[in-house]
Amino acid sequence: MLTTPAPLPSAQRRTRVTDYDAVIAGAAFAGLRVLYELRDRLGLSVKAFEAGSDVGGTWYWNRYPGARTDTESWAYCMFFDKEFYEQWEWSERYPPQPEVLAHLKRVAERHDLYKNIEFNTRVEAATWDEANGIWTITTDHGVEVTARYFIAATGLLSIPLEPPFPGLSSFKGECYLTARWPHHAVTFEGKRVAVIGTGASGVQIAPVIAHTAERLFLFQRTANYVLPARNVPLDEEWRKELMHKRDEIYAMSCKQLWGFPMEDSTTRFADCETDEERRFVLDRAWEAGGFRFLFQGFVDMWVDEEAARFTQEFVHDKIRKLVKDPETAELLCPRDHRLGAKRPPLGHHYYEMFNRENVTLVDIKANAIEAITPGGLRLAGGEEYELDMIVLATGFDGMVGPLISMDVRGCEGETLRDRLTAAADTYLGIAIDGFPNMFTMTGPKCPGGNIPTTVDIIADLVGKAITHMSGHGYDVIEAQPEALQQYVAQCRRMVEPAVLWKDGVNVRSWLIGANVPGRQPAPLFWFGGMELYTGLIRQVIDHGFEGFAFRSPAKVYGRLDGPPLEARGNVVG
Ligand code: N01
Repeated sequence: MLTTPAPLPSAQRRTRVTDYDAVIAGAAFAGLRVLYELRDRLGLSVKAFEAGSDVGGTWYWNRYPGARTDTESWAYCMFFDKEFYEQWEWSERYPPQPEVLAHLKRVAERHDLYKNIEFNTRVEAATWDEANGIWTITTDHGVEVTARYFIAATGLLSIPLEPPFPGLSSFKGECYLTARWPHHAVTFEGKRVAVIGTGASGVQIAPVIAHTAERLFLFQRTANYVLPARNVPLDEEWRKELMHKRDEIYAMSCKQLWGFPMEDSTTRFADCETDEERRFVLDRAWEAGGFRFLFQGFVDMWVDEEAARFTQEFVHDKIRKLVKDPETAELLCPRDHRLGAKRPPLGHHYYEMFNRENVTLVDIKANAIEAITPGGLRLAGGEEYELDMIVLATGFDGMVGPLISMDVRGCEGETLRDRLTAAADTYLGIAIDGFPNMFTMTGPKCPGGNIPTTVDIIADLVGKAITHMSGHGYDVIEAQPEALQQYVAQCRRMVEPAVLWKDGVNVRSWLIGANVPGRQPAPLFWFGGMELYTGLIRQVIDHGFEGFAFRSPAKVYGRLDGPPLEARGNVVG
């Protein structure tokens, strides 16, 4: 097959090299899954570009100690390959980062996907040519390729926010971003380490650092609801049982609110007559571990004020029992938002960590970090912390960031950057009017929760849409603006009564983009649950891809019914 040559000197850049039916940006869960769909199921010629030196995306970049899934292993996987599902042996309930990475690599090897992926190459731009019905994709090596379809599989959380602390570059010690953790070993032994951020990343890395660091200072602006993960190794019997339940697990995931294979509670807060009964319901869910606390407690916890308050108090009580120092315990109790306003992290002995003598929680809610200094860090109140290492776990420009990091230009030169920063809207999470033949694998307003389930459903839909086009002789597919607006309105209606919207803006919840300075908060996910979403998708397909318009441009470059472009050896330009 044709491969892209080494980068050219800048004077000779912008060389058009080859064409494909589809170009994919990104080679993690979404990129690999859609590459398989298009190449192996549809027989298209496909090229994927990946910024990392291997597959994995999030699991490639976020290789910080303690990184592991918050989804149970049996659902955090490539569902599409049943045989592989039945062979792969997960070691724990929540597998560590190297294991997830190994899983993805193995999938790529099994299906020979590597040969279609160019690594260390970032898609910089994509420009739609309406007259010819093609996308021109430009990489950071200055190479241009053309394709009929452009698929953004760039992930949800691949663009970390710029740490906003003045003086960061003056720091003389070691400084790491969890989202760009180095490949070399990092030791904390005997060091004074600061962790800034108490989202899922900070909550995972802090207890690992605490084990060996001389001192750990955890800088907390907003206390989070950290749910006990209750991780355990999977024994032989459990593993074997799970391996043969792929269909059942997948079917459950496609029904559950966030795409997890678990039964949602049907107990409403009002169903319980006494506080004792209420605590019993919550205790059971707390002991079950992980996100089960969200879904197996009160079904109306997200919208019922009383249920949310009771749940908040319940968690406060748990924190007070777990953390010995009463002052620290009170600081850890979230008071400015109810559970569900932010994405709760899962803790692996997180609260217990504060009972160690070498760990200090630093409250920076009213006393912000003023500056990073050469020797450490200074708060607005003048307190100085001497440090050997700073770990930044300060979050991402979720959903929107990965898409606007590329210069994508659609019809009449409209930029995706302008479009999405004005409104983080898509149709079904996968398409945007004005950007024909472009699919987003995890675009804003795709279903949240367990992303492997989401991308499996979306890859299947993309495959079916392209097959539909080929069967009808269409060349161009585009979301209809009215359909997009209706879908967006539905997403808003579902979120507005919820705690996520009511409290989430104030506590900068990334689930609604409220953590990005200058960005108007908006729901970044479909929160209607998987069952409703898959029903919607079925309806879209059954009604001939309702909400999409199809057309043929004046001239079309490379038709699907001809031989694959690569077979024609069509090097253009
Ligand atoms: O980021 P976050 P994350 N001064 O945005 C703080 C996924 N994930 O990387 O809350 C001081 O949640 C900020 O404070 P505040 C998962 O979906 C998954 O931890 O804004 N603090 C907050 O505490 C997750 O939800 C997994 O007051 C500042 C933290 O930084 C998502 O990634 C593992 C600050 C950012 O928390 C994001 O998690 C890890 C400032 N100027 C991540 N700016 C697994 O599945 C920011 N903060 C295992």
